[in-house]
Amino acid sequence: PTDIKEELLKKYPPKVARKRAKQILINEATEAEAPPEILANVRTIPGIITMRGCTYAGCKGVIMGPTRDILNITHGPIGCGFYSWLTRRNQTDASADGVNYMPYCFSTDMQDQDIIFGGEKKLAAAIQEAYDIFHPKGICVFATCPVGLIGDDIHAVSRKMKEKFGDCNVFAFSCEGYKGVSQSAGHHIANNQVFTNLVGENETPKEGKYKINLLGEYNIGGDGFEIDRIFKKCGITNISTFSGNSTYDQFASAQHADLDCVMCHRSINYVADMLETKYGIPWIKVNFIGAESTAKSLRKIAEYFGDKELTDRVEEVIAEEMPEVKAVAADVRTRTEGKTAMLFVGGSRAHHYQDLFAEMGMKTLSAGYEFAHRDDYEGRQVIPELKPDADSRNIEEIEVVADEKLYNPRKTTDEYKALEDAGFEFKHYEGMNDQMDKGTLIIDDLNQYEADKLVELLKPDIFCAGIKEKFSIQKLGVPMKQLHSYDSGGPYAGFKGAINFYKEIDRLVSSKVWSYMKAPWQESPELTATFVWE
Ligand code: CFM
Ligand code: HCA
Repeated sequence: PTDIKEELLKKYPPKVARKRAKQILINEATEAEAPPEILANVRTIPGIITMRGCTYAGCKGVIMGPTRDILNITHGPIGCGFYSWLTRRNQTDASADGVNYMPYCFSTDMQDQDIIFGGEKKLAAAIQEAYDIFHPKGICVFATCPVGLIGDDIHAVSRKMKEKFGDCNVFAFSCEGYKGVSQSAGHHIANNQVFTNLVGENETPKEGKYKINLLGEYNIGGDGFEIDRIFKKCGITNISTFSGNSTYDQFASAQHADLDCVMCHRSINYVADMLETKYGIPWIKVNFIGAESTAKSLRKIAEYFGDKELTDRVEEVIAEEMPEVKAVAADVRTRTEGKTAMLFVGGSRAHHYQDLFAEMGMKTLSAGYEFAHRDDYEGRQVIPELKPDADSRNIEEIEVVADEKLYNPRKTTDEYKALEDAGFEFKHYEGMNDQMDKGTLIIDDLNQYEADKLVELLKPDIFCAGIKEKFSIQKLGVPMKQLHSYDSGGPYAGFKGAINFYKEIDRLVSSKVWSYMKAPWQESPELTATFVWE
């Protein structure tokens, strides 16, 4: 791995190489006394072709996008709205009331004159028009880069319209694309606003014996549907998912749950902490990617509630679901055992999907996040060490305090202590590095050059990333699986999802087609010419 790291850095000018060296880590696993630090959540060096997206994408596309009955208006030039229009494959089920604004793309479509004279009037008109046509429960407004530059006050416009309507919650997000170093800043901005303007609004208690919220699950390719199927089978009531297949009312009722289960730590840990501070709901980390992880997460939820009825039911469900999963795994393993993978995805999947690969007997050679923070790599214990910089200070930290009426510890101090003494971990995420083999390469904010180079040097059997990487990797003769959009597949979560994933990866890594692939000009250059200089 040292050679590979040197090889990746060789091409860079010394200053760039020094910075990238801190973002490329040779994993020491847990035995090391002080596990090595990784540099993360810092600006990409200009000129480098990063895999990252922008703050607006993280706020509008990722966190708020999957909610079907909030009408999302992008205040900006049309491209920002267009490119965040259903590309993420977040699914929804609107059969209950038929309200679904997700197939629409709402934008103020800013023009030169709005940039010069200001776009607030146009925004107010757009909000009015949306209200008149749809009468939604909520309208959210998202700032794009020019909005911050010209200084439109989207919050004042939203407040004014909310007062005017009286029956529609209108609020805005200052999530200009440049606001942070990546999508990650957009998550934080979305978490703050949704918590401030929406969570807690519905005071009517929700029915259910074991009530949870599922935080950080976005129903990509129907993952959330599969997880909800399993919850239902176990008798667990999911009050609200942040934000896959969610509705306005779900967010508004989140305070009624008794446990928060955090799936994608990176995008939503802020909400988990705020729900705990304000309402006394504790949180645990879960993972429903991988059949074993799904079983483990269900058992953890059951252990928290500490009720025999639930514990027994969870065991029954696992016993019912596992045989089929195990049978498919055993079959594919005859072909996938020992094969290798690389995963470079967002801020949680590069970790979670390693469990699925492990179930197929496949090894992860190298992995990394696009925009995660050090805690997602090294574990939450490093959070006190994280030093705020100019970019992180740019994102508002909101102050949340215990609600005088609604704060309610879900268990007694003794009950919490008993669980913790038995090894139950609250509020903890151990990060990705811990789980990866010694000597594997962990790379933050991988770029186009390094992706190509890694594949050339290590020739993995499969490379997982996003649409920007898809075709350049395939041209190198290596199968590529998108772990953002799942290409057109999924679900991959839960038990049924695991089966889908095994079968699909088996097809990809067992196919011979990749070994036949050579670009036509490598085989026989058709055009040859001699340039003659007079
Ligand atoms: Fe969380 Fe996500 Fe991800 Fe993410 Fe994303 Fe996504 Fe992702 Mo694309 S919230 S961090 S900002 S799991 S959109 S559903 S696939 S990069 S790894
Ligand atoms: C985003 C969304 C994205 C992009 C995926 C990709 C997604 O970051 O804005 O690059 O293929 O999952 O849709 O992460």
